[in-house]
Formats: sequence, C-alpha cells, structure tokens
Amino acid sequence: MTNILQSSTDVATLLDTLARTPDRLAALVGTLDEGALNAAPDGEWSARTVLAHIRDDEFLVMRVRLARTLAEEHPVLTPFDERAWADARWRDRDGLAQLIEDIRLQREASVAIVRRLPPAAWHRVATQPEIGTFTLQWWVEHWVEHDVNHLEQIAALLGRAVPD
Ligand code: NI
Repeated sequence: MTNILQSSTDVATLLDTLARTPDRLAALVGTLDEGALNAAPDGEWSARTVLAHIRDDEFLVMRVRLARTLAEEHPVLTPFDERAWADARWRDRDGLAQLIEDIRLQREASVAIVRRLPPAAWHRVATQPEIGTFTLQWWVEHWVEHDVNHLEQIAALLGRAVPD
C-alpha cells in the first residue's frame, strides 16, 4: 500500500490563507516602481518573475490539479518544469498592476471552487510522480505553503517584512 500524504491543517485555515495572498502580495509590492521589481541576485528570480510564476502556476498547475483530482478517479498528474516555463513564458502582461490584477482574478476563481467543496472531496487522491500520492487537502496545504514561500522570497528580495 502506497503511503498517502495527508494534511493536518484545517480547511478553514487553508482557505483563509489562500484568499488573503493577493492582498498580502499587493501590500508587499504595490507601491514599488517597475524598476525595483527587476533586481535579482545571480541565477535567482526577480520579484517580477516570482509574481508571474505565482500567476501562471495558479491556472497551469494548481487549479488544473485541483480540477483533475475532483473529476478523475486517482489521476496521475503531469510534472511541471517551472524554470523552463519562467524562461520561455509570454511576458506582455508582466507589468506590476497587471500581475497583481491577474493574480487576484485567478485566485478568486480558485477560491470559489475550493470554498464549495463537500467534505468528502478533501479526501480524494492523486499522484504526481515527483511527489507521491496525496489527498486533495494535502495538495491545498502544499498550495498554501507555496504562497507563503514565495511571499517570503519576494520580501527577502526587497528587504521588507511579509505583510499580515
Ligand atoms: Ni513556486
């Protein structure tokens, strides 16, 4: 029997954190000028690239995996090469205001789904070969941790604190 990764964080906390991320990001970067978003240590992403990654990840990875786990019986999810995507992505909506607007829109769409899940849905399972097998609740916890990690990454790049 495969070990199934489980979450011990309650659903209300997960949802609250997901829902607050756009405001926290806006508070962190909203007053910056465009140039300040481009600074990056050697080989690392700039704040602009991290913001674009958060936006793209939302609809290319997070919500696709959410939808597939809800609709399919134990789906095998496709790994995502985020570095290759970040290097090659379409950049015409990488302005600061557009990034924040897009993140907000994408996140609202995701949260609207997650808020309406019946309790049984949180126990549905999926496998991503690089990670293993997990419940949907574990996946949403991973999603929340991804938000927090990237908020901390941007804060460190800018020398600022992560907003509440
Ligand atoms: Ni990431």
